[in-house]
Amino acid sequence: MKRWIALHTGLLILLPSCCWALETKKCSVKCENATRCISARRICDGRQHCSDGSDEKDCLAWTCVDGMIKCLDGLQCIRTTAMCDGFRTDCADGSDEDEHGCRLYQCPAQTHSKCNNGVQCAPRQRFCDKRARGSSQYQCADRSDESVWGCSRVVGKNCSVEEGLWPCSDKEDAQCIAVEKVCDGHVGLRLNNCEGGEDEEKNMCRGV
Ligand SMILES: [Ca+2]
Ligand SMILES: [Ca+2]
Ligand SMILES: [Ca+2]
Repeated sequence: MKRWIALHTGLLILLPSCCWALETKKCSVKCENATRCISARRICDGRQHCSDGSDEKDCLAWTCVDGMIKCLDGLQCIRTTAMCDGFRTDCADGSDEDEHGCRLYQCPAQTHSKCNNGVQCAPRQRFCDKRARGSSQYQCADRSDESVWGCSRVVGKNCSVEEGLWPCSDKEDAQCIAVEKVCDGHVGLRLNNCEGGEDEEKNMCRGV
């Protein structure tokens, strides 16, 4: 029994080096003490992952990997979607939620759009979704994602915002009506409003 325990203990001692070594194929960067590798996304992310702290050293010279962006002090990489998200300060220097910086910042073009306040970026698919997922239907602090303005910015519809048209639904073949008809208090196709009355939806109009 004693021998088994000794053997068992021995295995436990050997375990870390054996398994970190196995991980090396899928990791990008070795920690300084060469005991393990970590993903490049964890380099200079502001949290220590290497036991020797080497993943958070020399960060000024580190170039963030795709999908991540430097904080203003150049010392930390955060997810691009965390920049100017209006919900949480991710940079240790607070620069990701700095109002002036966020006004100049361009949201990730494929996925996010600016709220009407010009400061915050919100997921484009949550504009005009009128559905509460999690805590709220509003992703913009100014609630503009559910306003007429926000709804006119939803992409993937055939109604042209530039031409002053508003989509009655999120379908590709949505009926288009003039933006002025939205929340004007009138319903009915005869008056060129949405067939289903979507342009007078109470929650949306209240947020205008
Ligand atoms: Ca790290
Ligand atoms: Ca943030
Ligand atoms: Ca929303």
